[in-house]
Amino acid sequence: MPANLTAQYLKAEEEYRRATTLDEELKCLQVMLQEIPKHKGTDHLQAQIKAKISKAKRELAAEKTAGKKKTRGLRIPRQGAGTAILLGGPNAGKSQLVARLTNASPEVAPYPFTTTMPAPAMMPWNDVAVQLIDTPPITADYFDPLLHGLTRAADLALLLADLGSDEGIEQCQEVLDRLAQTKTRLAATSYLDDRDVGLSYTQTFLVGNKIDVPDAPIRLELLHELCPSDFPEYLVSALRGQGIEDLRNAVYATMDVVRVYSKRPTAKEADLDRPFTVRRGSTLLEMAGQVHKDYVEGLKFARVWGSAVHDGTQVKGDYVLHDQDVVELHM
Ligand SMILES: Nc1nc2c(ncn2[C@@H]2O[C@H](COP(=O)(O)OP(=O)(O)OP(=O)(O)O)[C@@H](O)[C@H]2O)c(=O)[nH]1
Ligand SMILES: [Mg+2]
Repeated sequence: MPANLTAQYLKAEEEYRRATTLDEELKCLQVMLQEIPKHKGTDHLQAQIKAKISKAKRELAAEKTAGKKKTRGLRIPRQGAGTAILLGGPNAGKSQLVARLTNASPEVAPYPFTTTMPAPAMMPWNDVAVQLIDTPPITADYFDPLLHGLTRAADLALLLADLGSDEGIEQCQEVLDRLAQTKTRLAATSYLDDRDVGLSYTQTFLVGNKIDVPDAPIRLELLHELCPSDFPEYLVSALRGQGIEDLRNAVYATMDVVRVYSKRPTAKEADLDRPFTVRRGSTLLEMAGQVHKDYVEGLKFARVWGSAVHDGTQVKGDYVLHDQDVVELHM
């Protein structure tokens, strides 16, 4: 990573990694180019960003002349506090885990390739929710190309290892090998490669599933030996529910958001049913834009009730939000 990248650069880079449309991609790249320190050490990176900008512009122009948006794989609209994608071999228990963590009821069955299409579902966490994406299995012979974009855009990947079967370890390794041949890979933290901005790493948890099966502890030892990784590890039984709440909390914590409740100036109470979630460190102005786009230009001040301020304190757009702040926006 070149030295002295500004906070704005890093933020744009993160948004670029998670961009789901060409427009978004282009905007992020333009910010990155503007913000990158211009010196010898960043020449290569600058050239790459410029090339990506030209490519995005060409593709956008092509979309315009064709009169329709090129389908860039399957776009699952982001919803909730963030997105975690489940990845794994056949029968690892991805759909069972989604069924356990959400109110959805995907098909679960003891034969491979039960899931044929990526499908979103919402995982509740207290009064908010995280989007989970169930997926078809990845094997040495089968990789649904839709999974690239979805994994790249996700905040977190849950790599499932099947501890209930002797094939589980090899199947887990096959998922990693398969992704290693692409430009979307798994790592302990999310980042873009600094020599190739097209090469993206998505933060990953290793989830050992089926710990209710008697041989699971032995298979787990083998997994550590044969398929070592530096991913944080969670052990669960999607079927019986062991370890599920720890995993739920860790997934939510990784989204690194704070909850903010909005209160109308005329209302006595805040709307406590539907908090907004914004990245930790976000300002009032960023949140106000989510409530309504008119606030971006028109926000005068807000009153805040929360842990960091006295009740009803008047703040400006640059106020950094805290978890469970109540804000009353004034135009
Ligand atoms: N014993 C045990 N069985 C489980 C557990 N989780 C899932 N299973 C079983 O494993 C089988 C496969 O589960 P699925 O959730 O369909 O697996 P999947 O990873 O979605 O499979 P594909 O959709 O084919 O990729 C089913 O028979 C489940 O009941 C678990 O924690 N313990
Ligand atoms: Mg499935």
